[in-house]
Amino acid sequence: MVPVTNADIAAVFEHVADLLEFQGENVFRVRAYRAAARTIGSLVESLASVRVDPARALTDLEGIGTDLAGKIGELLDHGRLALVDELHAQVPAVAFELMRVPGLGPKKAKSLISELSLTSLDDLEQACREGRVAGLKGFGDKTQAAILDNIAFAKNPEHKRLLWSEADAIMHGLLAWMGECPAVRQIAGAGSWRRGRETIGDLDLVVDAADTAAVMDHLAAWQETSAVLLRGDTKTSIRGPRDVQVDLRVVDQKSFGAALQYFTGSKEHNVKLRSRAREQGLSINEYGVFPLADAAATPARKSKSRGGATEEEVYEAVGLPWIPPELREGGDEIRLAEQDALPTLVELGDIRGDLHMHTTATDGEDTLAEMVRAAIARGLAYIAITDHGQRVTMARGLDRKRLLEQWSEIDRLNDSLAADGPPPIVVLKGIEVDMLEKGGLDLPDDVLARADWVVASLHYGQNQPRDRITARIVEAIENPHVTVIGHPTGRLINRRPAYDVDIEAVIDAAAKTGTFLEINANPWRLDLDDHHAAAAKRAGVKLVISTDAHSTRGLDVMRCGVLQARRAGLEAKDVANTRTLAQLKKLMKK
Ligand code: DGT
Ligand code: CA
Ligand code: CA
Ligand code: ZN
Repeated sequence: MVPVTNADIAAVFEHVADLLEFQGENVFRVRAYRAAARTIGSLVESLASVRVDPARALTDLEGIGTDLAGKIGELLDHGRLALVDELHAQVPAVAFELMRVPGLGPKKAKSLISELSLTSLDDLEQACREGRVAGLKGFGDKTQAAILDNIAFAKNPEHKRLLWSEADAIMHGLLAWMGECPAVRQIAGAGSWRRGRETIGDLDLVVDAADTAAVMDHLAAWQETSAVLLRGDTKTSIRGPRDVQVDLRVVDQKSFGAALQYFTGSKEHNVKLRSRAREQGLSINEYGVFPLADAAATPARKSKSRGGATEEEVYEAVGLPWIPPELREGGDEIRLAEQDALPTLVELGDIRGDLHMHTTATDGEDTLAEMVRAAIARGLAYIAITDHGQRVTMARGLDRKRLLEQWSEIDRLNDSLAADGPPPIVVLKGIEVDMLEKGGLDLPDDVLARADWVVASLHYGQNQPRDRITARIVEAIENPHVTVIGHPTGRLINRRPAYDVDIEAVIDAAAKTGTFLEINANPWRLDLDDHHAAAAKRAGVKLVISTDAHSTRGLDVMRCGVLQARRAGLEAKDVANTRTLAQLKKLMKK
């Protein structure tokens, strides 16, 4: 079982509060869960460590009584809460659909369902269209219009898919389990997981084995398998954790590469590849590459394949070098491959520094010293500490005084790291300033002038019109002290669309001023996305891949950011934090 973090527990408690509130439970009980979620969210040490500390008790924590302490224990031990299952059984399915609409909390969802006898999101949409929502108590024309807008977002099936990082955790367990099956000779994950998409619909596996039945039995016996959905001669599908479907194909060794290529996709890439093959009198399928004349022949009468044991053979058969899966989206990758002009994609090992992270000074879970130790352990040569500026009051954002104190602490830390020869890491004095709603930043230029690294982000006033948002960001870009724009579009995958921003204007301004743009590696953000990052690269803007870690564990999401950068076709030279610190300083705007 994956360790249960404070953030996980806080999220479960928030969810319980939503469910209780939906049921019309006693407001105090609802509030108790919300308060506990907040306490846990701002806790410095992990709940697991508090629980095992003989000198302490969970009930010492503000707002945690014996009942909630018991729930925390249940979550730490089992990763889930029986109460959640009970509540899920009692709350109608439509409530969950409605609560996925951004801005619709449990209270509004409940009154909509009961007032309008809704049974689906479609019902709600229709009610909005017919103007029946605006008349309800607590609603109105503006709310009705906002709901209609947000329904479109919530209804999009794209927004129900797993995050790549969630799918990846499942895939790892799955590969480990299947690797124990003696019949398996080779195994590989395919599909959108292998291409590193932001979100994943289902998991695809390709196996090389002679004993197909043994492989399928082994998958069915996985402890996470809740149902076998289909079982054929070469293909089986099961339902796994979080209801995700797993599709497994078993092929022979001589077809393993062809099957892996086929099931890695994308569909668009495969269509282009097959049409290229046809022009050369060849046919590609999941068994190999064959002369076109044979395509309709029965397997027994087919001539020998021109390749299929490895993916390289498949691409080589149509005169192409192997194409990295992250590029296989049916864009210009086949043309680039043909011209031998594929980018040498950036790799995790190229990353030398992490330039966006938080500590307990604001909303991080771990101290400055702990973050630095964790960064050294991960082999980073430099990091920037970028706690929030004072506008982010919810996170106790830093004012001038506290920021300067933190920077003195960083000076002392760097000195002690360098005391016995070359330091293992250099810590940059940074800040994540906020772009204020009315324009400008939340810390004055004379403070920013003393920073080594300034991230500017937009957290407030995200609903402003396009020209306002764009002007705020361009103004920050033009500030000579701002090094990089943090999560430039503000989107949260599956949760919140990007704010309305003219991204081309942002990229133009960044190119003109030498300001970097961030690829925020947090799996919910991945912001800039692949298309925007590719556009930034074309404009000559350097990207910075940053974790925005709020804990030491948060440093591990760097690989998600690198994957996004690879999907954008970025090379190491396009990414500023692949540089040595000396090179990075030269690259920064003056
Ligand atoms: P997902 O699961 O929605 O995140 O996306 P994929 O790309 O993993 O799609 P999936 O699982 O339906 O299929 C995996 C790959 O198998 C897909 O990328 C290409 C290949 N494939 C599946 N069905 C077809 C098909 O009908 N035609 C073609 N050309 N390829 C297919
Ligand atoms: Ca898939
Ligand atoms: Ca599939
Ligand atoms: Zn941040």
